[in-house]
Amino acid sequence: MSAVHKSVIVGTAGHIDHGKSTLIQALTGTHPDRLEEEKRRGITIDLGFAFLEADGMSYGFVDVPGHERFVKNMLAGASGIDLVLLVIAADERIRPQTREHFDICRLLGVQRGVIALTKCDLVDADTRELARLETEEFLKGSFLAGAPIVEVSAKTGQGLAELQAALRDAAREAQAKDTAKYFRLPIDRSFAVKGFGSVVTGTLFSGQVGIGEEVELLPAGKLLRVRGLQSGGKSVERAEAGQRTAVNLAGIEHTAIQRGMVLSARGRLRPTRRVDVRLELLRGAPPLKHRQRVHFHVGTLETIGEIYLLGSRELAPGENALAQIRLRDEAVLVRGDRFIVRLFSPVVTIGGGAVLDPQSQRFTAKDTNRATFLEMLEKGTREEILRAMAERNILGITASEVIVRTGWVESELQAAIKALAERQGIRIVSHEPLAFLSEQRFSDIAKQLLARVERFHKENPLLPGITREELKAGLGRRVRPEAFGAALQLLTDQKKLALQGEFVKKAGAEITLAPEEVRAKEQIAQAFAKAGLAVPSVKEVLAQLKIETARAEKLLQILLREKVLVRVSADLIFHQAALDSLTGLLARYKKTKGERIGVPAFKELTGVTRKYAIPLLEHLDRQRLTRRAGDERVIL
Ligand SMILES: Nc1nc2c(ncn2[C@@H]2O[C@H](COP(=O)(O)OP(=O)(O)O)[C@@H](O)[C@H]2O)c(=O)[nH]1
Ligand SMILES: [Mg+2]
Repeated sequence: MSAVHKSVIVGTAGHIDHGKSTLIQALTGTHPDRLEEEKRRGITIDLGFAFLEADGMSYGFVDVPGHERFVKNMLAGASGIDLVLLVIAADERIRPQTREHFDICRLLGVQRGVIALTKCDLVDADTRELARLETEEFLKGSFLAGAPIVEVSAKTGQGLAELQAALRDAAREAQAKDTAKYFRLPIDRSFAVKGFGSVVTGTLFSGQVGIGEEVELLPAGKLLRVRGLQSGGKSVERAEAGQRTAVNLAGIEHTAIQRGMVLSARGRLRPTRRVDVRLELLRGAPPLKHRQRVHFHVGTLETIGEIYLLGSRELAPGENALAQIRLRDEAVLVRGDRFIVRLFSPVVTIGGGAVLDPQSQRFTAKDTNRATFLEMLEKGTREEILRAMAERNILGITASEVIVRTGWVESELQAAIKALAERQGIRIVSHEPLAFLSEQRFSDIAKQLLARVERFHKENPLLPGITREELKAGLGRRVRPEAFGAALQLLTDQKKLALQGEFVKKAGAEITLAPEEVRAKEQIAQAFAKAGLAVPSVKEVLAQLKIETARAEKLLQILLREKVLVRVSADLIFHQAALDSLTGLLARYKKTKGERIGVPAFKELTGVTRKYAIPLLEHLDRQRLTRRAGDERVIL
């Protein structure tokens, strides 16, 4: 046996009784039917599995039921296959599930396959030739056109070596699943193994997993530890994309896990109930109506979906359209995943397609360029998609959000973000977490900020600038703090704005007072200085000035900001010099009379009335010059 350098999943397809399961046994030595009922009735009901290592390949076979009643089980196995082994009995030729399984493989995007004409021992040469011709005709123009058609008999062993060689050639050409992407394993079985606990199995879609690692069970959102692993039927330390894998999980009952759930790398996938897709309707299907309900299959999940056609009321057979599908249950999927839709009655496959946006928003009438966006998701380069996402999210978008929606790995995403930022398509506004906005949106925010500051200066010539808080609040909730911070940073770097403590002002802006304002300001300061602790009311002081009240109030604000005056309570303002002398008085009192002072003694010491004494004492408390102790104060 040679060393394995490629793992591929081969799925059977074809009508019931055409010899799929028998052929898998002939190829691998394992009969894939597992269930008691399957053995008793001689038909495949659920998925069966078998393994083969040959020619440097590791094959994981997924054998599917051919009966029309069990197509839903077939679908759980068919998603994730790299090669299809299409089985057509030479004596019966193309039958309904030959067609349906073939359609499903095509819609799932299976690229390659091999056709086995089985039961060749039962027919003569003419019938074999007829079967071959019919098969070629059937496959014309499809992904299997030109694929090898191998005549076999599981009974006599005829053609088995040739079939294996054809599988090997197809496997060599098949695109390997990506082991560098995030770990993802849609679960097709969950059971308990005595002495081990819960085991789940599935086709490892992408990435890798190792014993001891933590994985997330979705949509449950439960973190679980991997206790053991098997791939290709053998115990391993690590399993990779492209392998049939069994995972022994710690900390959960097997009954809590069902087919349709997914094991994944922590935090990389998010369950969804709304997906935007490209939907194709099969030629033989009836027209599909807007808001029609269908069976929806993706990965190993089956649920119900309601189809919202984008911009039309009906989809004609053989046509495709952009659509949104709203799901009854949460699905775990990524961009590019293939899905299948089936009719309610009769339950037949009518179409399928690819997921474009797994985390879609509701369709709204205002959203006029949604189709363009979805087409971009479908065909665009990574940078084009990033730019389009940024343009649709005026709040900005984080790297982890992009990952959830695209499945891109962090390194390739970061490279694309950096490249796009350098070409000024987007603006990075935060590095931890990595978040960005479209350049257009960002420069709009910067422009808005600049305009707001300029308007503030015009409306408030006597104030040094607008506070950061007020500036930010003016932008509303449609600007995140990181975007505000980055825009402000840019404007100060560009020397358009300047920061002064809590204030943001235009660079170079200074308050310039008119001569009469300079005089008035002086008068205000003097009025308070002269009054000492027996301060006048603010109104009185302002009324005596020769300028109008609004301007006078601004001057008062300036004096307060310059700390010439101090606001002690809502309507009491003192000169700083008066407060300084009060501190002196208290210090002397402490030395001569002790550290405690009551309100009467305070009034006597300062010569002020109770109306002033209480606010002053409270001010001193706040300044930690005194501390309240019952009715008295302790001088600190
Ligand atoms: N004579 C003959 N019988 C076959 C061959 N392959 C399968 N069969 C028989 O056909 C029946 C159906 O086979 P099975 O593998 O269960 O078909 P499946 O439903 O496609 O999985 C069984 O009775 C098999 O023994 C073959 O190559 N020659
Ligand atoms: Mg079978």
